[in-house]
Amino acid sequence: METFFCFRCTISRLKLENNNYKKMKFNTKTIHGKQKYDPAYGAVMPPIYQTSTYAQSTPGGHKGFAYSRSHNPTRQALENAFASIENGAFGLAFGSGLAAIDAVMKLLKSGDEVISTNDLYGGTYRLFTSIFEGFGIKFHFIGMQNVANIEDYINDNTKLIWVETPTNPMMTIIDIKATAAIAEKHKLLLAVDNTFATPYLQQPLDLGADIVMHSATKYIGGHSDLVLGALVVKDKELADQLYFIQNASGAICGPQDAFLALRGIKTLHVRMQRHCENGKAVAEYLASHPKVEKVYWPGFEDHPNHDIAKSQMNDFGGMVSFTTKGNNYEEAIKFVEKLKIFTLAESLGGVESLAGHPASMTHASIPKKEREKTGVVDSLIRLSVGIEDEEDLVSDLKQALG
Ligand code: P1T
Repeated sequence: METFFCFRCTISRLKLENNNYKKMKFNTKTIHGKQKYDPAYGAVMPPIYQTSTYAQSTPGGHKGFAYSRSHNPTRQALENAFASIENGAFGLAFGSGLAAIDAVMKLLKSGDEVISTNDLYGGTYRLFTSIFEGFGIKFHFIGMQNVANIEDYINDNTKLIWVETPTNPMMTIIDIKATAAIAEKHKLLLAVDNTFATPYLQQPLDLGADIVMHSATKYIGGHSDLVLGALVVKDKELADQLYFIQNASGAICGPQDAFLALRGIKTLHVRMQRHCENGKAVAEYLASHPKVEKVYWPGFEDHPNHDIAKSQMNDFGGMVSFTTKGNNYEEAIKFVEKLKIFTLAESLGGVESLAGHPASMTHASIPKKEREKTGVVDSLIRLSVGIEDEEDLVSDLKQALG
């Protein structure tokens, strides 16, 4: 009894309220931002609340949790962490990145128009064109390297600007601040897919975006062991609308995946630092190789929007794309098959290095003519540079190119 009493005293002295300390630096926020010890036993990591429902003493008499589609303590801890690391006020976690994008699109109605980057993840393009176009939403896929292009497509029906930066797979950089100014002028929502950069490198809400979206399957999770998506916003009304959609449509993530994503967030900063270092080494090696035609990496001074990348990102990330001379499809396939440390696989952002061939894999759902317009040609290879030893990664590329 006494032990129990002392235990409770100790816990009561610990911080059980959301840790919302505004001045926390990013590396501290990844671990503590908006987190609290579990109120039941003081568990430092929130338990995996593997339950669909919660006991009520009388109808509506519960502790804030009635049904796990609506609320779950493990998911809530993750949603708070998302809000903290993106400098937002509200986070929402979904069953996948595409489920999160789907929720944003459900803010719209038939007749509304969206202006989107023309180079973007193939699955996002498929969701827009194969699902939401069928519901009467019109999409304009445009080059946004020069943001002035955006205004040419704005009319009374325009409601949303969808930006991916850096883009997947061409590593194009879009000026978020300038795009946000256009969105504000025309009273449009601006959503930014921050999957490639993560909040370690770029914080779109601080640059004026209304919604930040993540495929947390990637760098946030960081270990290629979960599929999860997220949205973060600052505005309460927008958060309420998105929460309504999340609950009404039901595309939530389960508590196990929420736990893993939260664990991933706690090491995001250390992993990202190494991803950036290795990404630079790989990009520089490829740029020096006689068989390589072009390397797409925003850290190069001759990258078209290098100055914008420098101003809105803290570093240049671990994603590198490149083409080989001759633009030969078969040679590209041979190259990815020869890799030994880089694994040929879809996805990105895990601790292990991955290689992909966008034309036949992640971007196969985009018609050849459309994808080639943005540079997704037959010889394009996309690398997600992991956190292994830099020398091993370079040697692997050398033997596969040889
Ligand atoms: O796979 P999912 O968690 O649903 O996330 C979709 C998504 C959204 N946005 C970007 C920028 C993405 O890269 C992805 C998923 N991308 C891959 C699977 C890939 O290999 O590029």
